[in-house]
Amino acid sequence: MNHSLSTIINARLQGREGLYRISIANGRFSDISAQTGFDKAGESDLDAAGNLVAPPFVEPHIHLDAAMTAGEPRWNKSGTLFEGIECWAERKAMLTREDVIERAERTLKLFAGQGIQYVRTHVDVTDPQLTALQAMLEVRERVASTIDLQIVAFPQEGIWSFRNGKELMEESVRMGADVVGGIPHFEFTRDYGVESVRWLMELAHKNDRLVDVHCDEIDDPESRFLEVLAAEALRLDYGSRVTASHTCAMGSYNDAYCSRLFRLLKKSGLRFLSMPTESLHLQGRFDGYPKRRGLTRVPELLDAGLKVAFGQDSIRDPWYPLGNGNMLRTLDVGLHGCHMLGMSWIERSLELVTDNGAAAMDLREYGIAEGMPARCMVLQGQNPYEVLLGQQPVLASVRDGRVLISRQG
Ligand code: 17E
Ligand code: FE2
Repeated sequence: MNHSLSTIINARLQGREGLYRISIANGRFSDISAQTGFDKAGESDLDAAGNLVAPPFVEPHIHLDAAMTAGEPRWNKSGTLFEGIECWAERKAMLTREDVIERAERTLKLFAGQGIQYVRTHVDVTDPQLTALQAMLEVRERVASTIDLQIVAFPQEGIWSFRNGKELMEESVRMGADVVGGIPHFEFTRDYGVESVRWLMELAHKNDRLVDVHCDEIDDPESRFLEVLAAEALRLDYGSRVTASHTCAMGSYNDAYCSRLFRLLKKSGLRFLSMPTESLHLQGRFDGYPKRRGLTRVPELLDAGLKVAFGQDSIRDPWYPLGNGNMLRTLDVGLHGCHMLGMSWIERSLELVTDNGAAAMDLREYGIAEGMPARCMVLQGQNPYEVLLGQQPVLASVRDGRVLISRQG
């Protein structure tokens, strides 16, 4: 299916009562009007049949270069982040352009079938050949008609701790990476970590790039690189363009420190990404019982007015053997892991896989409103509660007025 629409009828919209008719002209939403009852669909209409119509799912944090490599050349037996990095280093040595393109496109196809239209992928640039980055820059163009892909130059083995780490990061930005990454908790020393964060923020600022740092992805309560990232974002007035991914250590910080930290976080306006399935699997691995969840303080950050979104992080890779592209599965696990099954959280939960992900990706044109690109999905359910109960695949995905996919409910 790939035809152009003029109208979506019988649509429910979040936070509004009743049914709506959404008109489309030149690939953009041109009008949104209330209906008095159910209407009959015409030739070039999409009938939402009373289901919720929402902006497309956003996958703000995935590693496409490693997707679909679980078990190659060996399985991660301990289930730790660190053994995952070792397995990946072995697989990385075997990468070819064709291999990366094939797995990335296969994964993005899975995502598109689940209503995802925006993806931010980390790509490991601690590789003297930059094989994965070159391939992913091609993929970004090849998929542009169905998915907006942002590429993060991600130094998996460190900037300070890997030979020519800085040069590889600079070269990646020159080649066209959209976002500058980092991994301070994996650098050899605390000082290296701090210096790497200051340096990468300058690199991004100088080159007008976004920032997304793997930050404190560890249960160590003394891993405090988030405060460095937030202070730099504040100093450069760059908060809305900077994302802190994971921040697992915040789940282990004491409350007194957090109270001080949150003052800075609110001032800086940083974005946050939590990867609940991944962190529940990888964290807590050095605990006996009681065993930590390893998740950041999601409801507390939201209560502080900060933007937090969920991402999948992995699809069948050295860190995580599962994953199917369904953001409702990620949302379900995240709401459980973060004690967010209260009805007021459930009612606003879709923002964690839509609007807040869009904020983290710094998307300028996103949402269902007149004048915006006509991009949306039809979910199965009349409201977020029903959608979450069923966790069914999307009924339709529409991009610039074209129907990318549609299936029967
Ligand atoms: N690399 C990393 O440092 N952390 C992760 N969660 C993944 C890759 C998936
Ligand atoms: Fe990650």
